Amino acid sequence: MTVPKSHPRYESLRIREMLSAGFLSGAVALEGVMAHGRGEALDYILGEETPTTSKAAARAAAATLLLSSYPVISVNGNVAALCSREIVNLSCVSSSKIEVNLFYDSMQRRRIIIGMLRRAGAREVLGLEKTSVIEGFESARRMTSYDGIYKADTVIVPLEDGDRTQSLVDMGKKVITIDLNPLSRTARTASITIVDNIVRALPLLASYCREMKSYDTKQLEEIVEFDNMINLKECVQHIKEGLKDSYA
Ligand code: PTJ
Repeated sequence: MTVPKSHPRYESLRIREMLSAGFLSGAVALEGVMAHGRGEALDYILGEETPTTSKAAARAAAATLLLSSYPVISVNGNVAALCSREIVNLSCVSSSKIEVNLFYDSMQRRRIIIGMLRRAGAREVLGLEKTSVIEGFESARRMTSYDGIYKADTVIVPLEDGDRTQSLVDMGKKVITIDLNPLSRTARTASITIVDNIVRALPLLASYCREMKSYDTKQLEEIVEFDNMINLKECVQHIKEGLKDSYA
């Protein structure tokens, strides 16, 4: 790490270095580096903290995971570079499977990312073998593991590029996304969108899962009652108010 801790943008630059290290190790696609830049800009506008409405979204997501019978977390290069440990942690507390599923797919990247997740403590990572097809779109992400995303009743798709969420919803799955862009297609199509930086959202989601583990079904069902469109409107409102206050 070449950035001094005293730098006013230390945290953001530290995260950026994780992404570049992920790129140099072959886990992150070059396009993923650009995607991160877009995320950084949106996080800046969001005030680099979790909006209240996103906390409610994370609670609804945690309750959804705990009510699911076969939840699966989909991991791409950016997610692995930033949050491998947090993915493993969430998979443990929510009893979710982990599948590597890539947009810029190659067997080599799958192997590298699976290795990262294993080193972070994952016992099982699906996605090396892809046997089942999600219909309705054409990118490489349509190829999934039968025992992973294909069979899941709930899928977490963080940092998504927008072409498969509708197809997953059409299959009757609940889709939870983490996306700093409340306007993205994925954000608008998912069942629950946590508008937040993944580095903050995953630990929060895991902590809610831990807290709610003792809740009964009725309590969880009440928390799951959640309107994603209202959530997204509130996020946009939060951004508008933050911008208005900046030069008030
Ligand atoms: O590893 P691969 O091959 O599967 O490719 C992954 C990328 C991210 C390159 C691919 O899915 C892609 O091109 O994604 P997009 O279309 O750039 O969408 C990613 C979304 O995630 C955008 O809405 C970004 O604003 C958002 N985003 C970027 N960084 C973060 C983020 N959201 C939350 N936390 C972040 N750190």
